[in-house]
Amino acid sequence: MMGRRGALIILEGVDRAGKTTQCKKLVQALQKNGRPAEMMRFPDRTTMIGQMISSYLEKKTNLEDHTVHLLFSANRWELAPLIKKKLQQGVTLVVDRYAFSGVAFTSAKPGFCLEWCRNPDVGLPKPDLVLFLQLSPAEAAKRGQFGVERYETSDFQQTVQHRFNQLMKDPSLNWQVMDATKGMEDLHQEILRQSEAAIAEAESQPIKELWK
Ligand code: NYM
Repeated sequence: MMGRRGALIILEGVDRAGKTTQCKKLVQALQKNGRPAEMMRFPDRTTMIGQMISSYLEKKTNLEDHTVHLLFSANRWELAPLIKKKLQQGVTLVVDRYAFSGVAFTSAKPGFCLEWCRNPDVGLPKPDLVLFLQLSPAEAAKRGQFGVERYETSDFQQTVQHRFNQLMKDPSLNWQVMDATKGMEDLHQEILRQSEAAIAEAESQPIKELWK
């Protein structure tokens, strides 16, 4: 008989919502509870495609908008076999951004609709839980200056937030909105609680396909 599979847990949110910190804390807490868990992040800048994306984000190179969107998606597809393998081995994956950032960021650019942006990611491993770390633009501003990478301006981030709001209306996904203004520890406990529930639910289910 097949063993129990791991869960695919995604953390999403606008920049500076605390996703990376929370991903790390979640992996540590799950491991402490005796659950095999690993962290991944997108873009994964270590692959050849990831290096092209990284250079674009650092403004060292320019890429046409559709092209870079497809590269972000290709970066997920190149890791999809590994994601499936890990889940089947019983490892829970905690992922810092996924296709939702892909859609929210590109569709915040002029001339892009959600549907076009979603298409390249249709069929990727479907997350069992998408935690959205909610932070108002005013709260985000209190956390200091934006960085120097592409997209790191408050106007653009506000449009990205609107796109995320549209994506969260999709009832085919298990979206959970978390208040990221809470203290780091309280937020962590809430994220851990949601994750444990999703892991228990996913155990007996096959891995499904995103947006299919
Ligand atoms: N980003 C991230 C996209 O535009 N499309 C995507 O598919 C993904 C996964 O890259 N501003 C954007 C969001 C971020 C930037 O993310 C890099 P990070 O987490 O700062 O490395």
